[in-house]
Amino acid sequence: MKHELALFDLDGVIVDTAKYHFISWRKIAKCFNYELKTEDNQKLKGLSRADSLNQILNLANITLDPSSFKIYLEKKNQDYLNYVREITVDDILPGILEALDFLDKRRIKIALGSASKNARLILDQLEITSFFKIVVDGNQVKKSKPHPEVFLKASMEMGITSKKCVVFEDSQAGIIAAKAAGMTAVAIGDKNDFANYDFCYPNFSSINTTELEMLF
Ligand code: B16
Ligand code: MG
Repeated sequence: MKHELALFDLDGVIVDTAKYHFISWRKIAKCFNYELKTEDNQKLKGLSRADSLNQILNLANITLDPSSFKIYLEKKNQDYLNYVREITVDDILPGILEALDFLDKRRIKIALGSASKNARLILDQLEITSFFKIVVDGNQVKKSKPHPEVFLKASMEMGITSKKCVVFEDSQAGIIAAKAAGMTAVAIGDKNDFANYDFCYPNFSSINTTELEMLF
């Protein structure tokens, strides 16, 4: 066996929360008279909440004092949570449950490596928390993707060396993080949106059991 740990990103790999992040960030950007575009949102993928707000402030050419910065972060999250609370098992992206089940049966360890501070809530809403041996999320890391901390922490906590980890990621920031951690990086999405990945699949429906066997 080549690999022992499957490290899943959450937003964009397991569930499409990007659309809700977009709605909520667009409302915040409007407060700065900036119309957030879909291309802008692409660049926010995988970034922490604070890094995302910084990007939007750059686009809007606005500077905020630290207390207003915190208020906007909270405002965005409260709005986002209204959508997240409506998420159910039906929102799990196609192919994910089958992959989790397959890996679990093969005794491949499964962990989460997400920038989101809402990761546990989302896993609970999706009713898949029990698949994950550990969850490393935005509450536990100091440096967010593209820094490798989130994935390194997961591999250290599991006691599995980086070389034996496979990361599934939908953001270029996450692919950079996975490679910087010395792990196998599987990009999920359009291959034109990524660089320096090891494998790329459009979605989990296109990763059948033969592909998973090959990866692990
Ligand atoms: P939150 P991932 C990331 O999750 C999202 O891709 C990114 O768009 C978001 O800003 C970040 O989580 C923080 O999320 O506001 O919920 O803490 O893709 O790393 O699972
Ligand atoms: Mg993601």
